[in-house]
Amino acid sequence: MEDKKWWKQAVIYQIYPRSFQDSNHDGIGDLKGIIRRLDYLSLLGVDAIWLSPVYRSPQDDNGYDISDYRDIDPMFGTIEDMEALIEEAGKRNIRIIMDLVLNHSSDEHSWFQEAKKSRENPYHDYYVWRDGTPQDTPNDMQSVFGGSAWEWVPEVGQYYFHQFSVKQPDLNWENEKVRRELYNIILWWMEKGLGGFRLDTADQIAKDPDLRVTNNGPRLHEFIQEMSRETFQKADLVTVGEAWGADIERAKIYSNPDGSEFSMVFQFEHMLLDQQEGKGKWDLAPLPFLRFKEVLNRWQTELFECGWNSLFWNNHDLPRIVSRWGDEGRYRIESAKMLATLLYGMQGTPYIYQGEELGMTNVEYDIEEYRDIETLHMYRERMEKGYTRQEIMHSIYAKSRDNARTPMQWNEEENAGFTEGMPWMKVNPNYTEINAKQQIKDEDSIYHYYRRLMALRQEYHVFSDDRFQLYLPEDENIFAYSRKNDIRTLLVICNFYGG
Ligand code: TEU
Ligand code: CA
Repeated sequence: MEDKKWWKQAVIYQIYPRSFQDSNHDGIGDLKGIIRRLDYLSLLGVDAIWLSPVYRSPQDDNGYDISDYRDIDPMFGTIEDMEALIEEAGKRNIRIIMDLVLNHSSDEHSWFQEAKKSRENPYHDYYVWRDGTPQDTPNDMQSVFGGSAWEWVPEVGQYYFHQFSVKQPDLNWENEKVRRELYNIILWWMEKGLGGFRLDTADQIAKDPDLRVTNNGPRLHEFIQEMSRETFQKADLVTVGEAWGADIERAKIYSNPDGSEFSMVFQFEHMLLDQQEGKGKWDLAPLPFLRFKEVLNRWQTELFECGWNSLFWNNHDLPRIVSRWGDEGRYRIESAKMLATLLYGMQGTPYIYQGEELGMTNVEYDIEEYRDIETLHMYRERMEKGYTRQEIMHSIYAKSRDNARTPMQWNEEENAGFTEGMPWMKVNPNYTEINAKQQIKDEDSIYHYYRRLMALRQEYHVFSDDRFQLYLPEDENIFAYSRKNDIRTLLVICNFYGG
């Protein structure tokens, strides 16, 4: 008898709390706002909600910089609001998945405040320090958001290592005490009755800056197995690790059906195809369609029965799929439905990112309207390097993380019904045409298409269980495949002509 994990049949909806629904008119989404919208999610048919971080945080990276892992940021509400959300969602059979940011903390976390006081401080070794001189960094490693990955602290006469912003010092996983602290935090949250966790930058925790290693460090799987054993495995949870550096062989280890690590990972091979070879996300290239098919085919085929895929086009870091690989103009509705069909016909656990079910699109704002730390860093860096403003804005329109972070479009009222205050980020002006209220009324809308597709997935096991087969691998326009068992065949044919 094949093991039947609940999350193999489940649909997971990602909420970016600051952009979902404001309840107290401060222009920022919050937990009470989410509670207000649970019926909307229940009608869509989701089984779980993954919340981007709502812990206490200085918000340097919108909550991915945590200063207290056991508290909710006042901007989002209180611990009681969080408990109310878990309970209210539970009444609708929706589980709550929290985001665990364990690669780094905020520099305002009390551990770091202590750590930087002296080398003898008991918390010093919670972070990754190296010797150097104020002029001479330990090496020339760069942070993901630009600039050196090393920051000098005069009090201790050392540099600390940060893979992300300077306000996100890397935690030292080599230190057993750190691992123990983190596991206790996970256990503390598990007691609140969560449905699972999404592990931020899961493949970067076992870094070794001396070897210039960030992803896939030598002790990575040892740490993840220990964490899983000490925490997740004590309950029936779904766990998904974010792993930009995962190839198929690693994904099999991460999502081993024996449950020794995670339920699944987010891998990004298909998401990295529309950029220039050997360069980064901002250096745009058209989507190479045949490779795109080859990549998705390979993941579907090779994880079959020995691992598990996550199915996603979008998250809070990625541009809107209908703008990216669909047609956000004339065929917006058709292409949004097609992209949904292509993805959710495959094997794996489907994820929907807020607004994806409405076919929300990318934005083109003036640079002053952008809020994302990564976008703003890149803008400054490339201006200094002499790129033209036009070139830079072209990349931002296509790839900025803020494309995903504009407020949710609920209705045609002011600020799209997101807030009655001043929204923290400008609402996409197309909210008068693209909004939830109007789509709920229209049986032919993208929203109802998602709803029906999710219902189909839950009804027919061929979606979760059966083998994937690609057809016409060399066709430049058609993406076709089947899923098949003894009783039925599911045939998916998508026409990308003109895309
Ligand atoms: O993302 C990890 C990560 O590597 C991203 O910075 C990614 O390279 C970038 O978003 C691509 O545009 C996670 C979170 O999802 C992201 O929001 C955080 O900023 C980051 O970790 C740091 O916590
Ligand atoms: Ca608010």
